Amino acid sequence: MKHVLVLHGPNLNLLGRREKAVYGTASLKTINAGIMKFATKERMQVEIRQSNLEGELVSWIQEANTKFDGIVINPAGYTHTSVAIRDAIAAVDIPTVEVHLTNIYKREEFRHHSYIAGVAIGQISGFGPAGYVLGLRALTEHLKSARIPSAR
Ligand code: CA2
Repeated sequence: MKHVLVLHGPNLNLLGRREKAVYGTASLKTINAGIMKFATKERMQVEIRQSNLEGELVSWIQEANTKFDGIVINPAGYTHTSVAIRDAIAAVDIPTVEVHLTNIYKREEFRHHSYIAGVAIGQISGFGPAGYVLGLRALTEHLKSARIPSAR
């Protein structure tokens, strides 16, 4: 059974309470329930955490290296600012999928650049809460097809 860490970045705890026109009406609790429902159906073990603190996210990514098979992360605002989160993802041996609720390329110019994209196996952007499930699916397929090192 694959173990996946799902990380939500800063301000995502406010989902469903503020800026509903941009981020939708679903709360983080509801989104997490959808993630766990998918995980149960697919027989994956998923742990979900949210933090508003960059350093905490960095520590969780580092720790995930020995405890999880992969990471699905919505780095939220840190997507566009954090070399530290990028470096943490680059430093671990497990794959990471980057998820965004909104299509960051249809929004303000400053959201068009992601520090995370270059170290993630891929990015899912613009599909709302379904993006997390798509991210888990993409990660699972990647883990299944990952090359088994040859004994030669
Ligand atoms: O589309 C996404 O998922 C984002 O990662 C969300 C971030 C934003 O900075 C990225 O550019 C795109 C913002 C998350 C803040 O979420 C809020 C939710 C409700 C109210 C206020 C903020």
